[in-house]
Amino acid sequence: MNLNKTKFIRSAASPKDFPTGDAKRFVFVGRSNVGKSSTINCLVGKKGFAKVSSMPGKTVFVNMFNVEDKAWIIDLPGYGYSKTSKDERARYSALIDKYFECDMENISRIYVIVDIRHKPTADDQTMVEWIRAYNLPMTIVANKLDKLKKSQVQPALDLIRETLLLDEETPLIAFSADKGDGRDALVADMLSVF
Ligand SMILES: Nc1nc2c(ncn2[C@@H]2O[C@H](COP(=O)(O)OP(=O)(O)OP(=O)(O)O)[C@@H](O)[C@H]2O)c(=O)[nH]1
Ligand SMILES: [Mg+2]
Repeated sequence: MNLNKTKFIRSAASPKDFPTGDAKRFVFVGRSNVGKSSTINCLVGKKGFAKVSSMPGKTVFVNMFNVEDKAWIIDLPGYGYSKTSKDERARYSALIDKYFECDMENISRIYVIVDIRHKPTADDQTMVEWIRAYNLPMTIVANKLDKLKKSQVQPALDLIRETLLLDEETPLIAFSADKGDGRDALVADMLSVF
């Protein structure tokens, strides 16, 4: 699987547009503005591929990318952005639920992106508990590593592991979508499902 050959396929707003076929599914979830789209851009090696914005709530569809017919990369709308209207939030969360309902059995791995600078939020905890309840394989990506000093990194990772009640087997990758730190580890994690 050559990530440089990733193509944007479409933005889905309803189940009829969700992925089909048996290519692996890699799903990216996380709080709004945490850097899901930036992480995908870093993986693919192209800026501006998945839309990034300083305005949270940019990804309002299920954005679907395909890698050489071998894998789907799924960029879900961000959760937990308080300034989005209640109706909009309900719509996104219904869309996220629908995606999981329709495609769950095909998911190879869920990447939960969190902000390495902060204790995971209640929404992050809910998401991780939900993934665990369904026994889906997950990896936590602690993004925005470039914002921390070296000495702050290990305590931050410990806090994330503790708060999300991660077992030893759940990978936790310190990552910077901006600088590319952790990219090799993330790619290796994705390739390990083949
Ligand atoms: N310093 C730094 N900034 C980052 C990093 N990753 C993302 N950002 C910034 O964080 C903001 C949000 O990034 P996005 O990739 O749009 O976040 P998202 O999770 O896709 O957001 P939604 O689509 O709204 O859910 C942008 O201003 C990015 O430039 C990182 O590793 N380091
Ligand atoms: Mg996004």
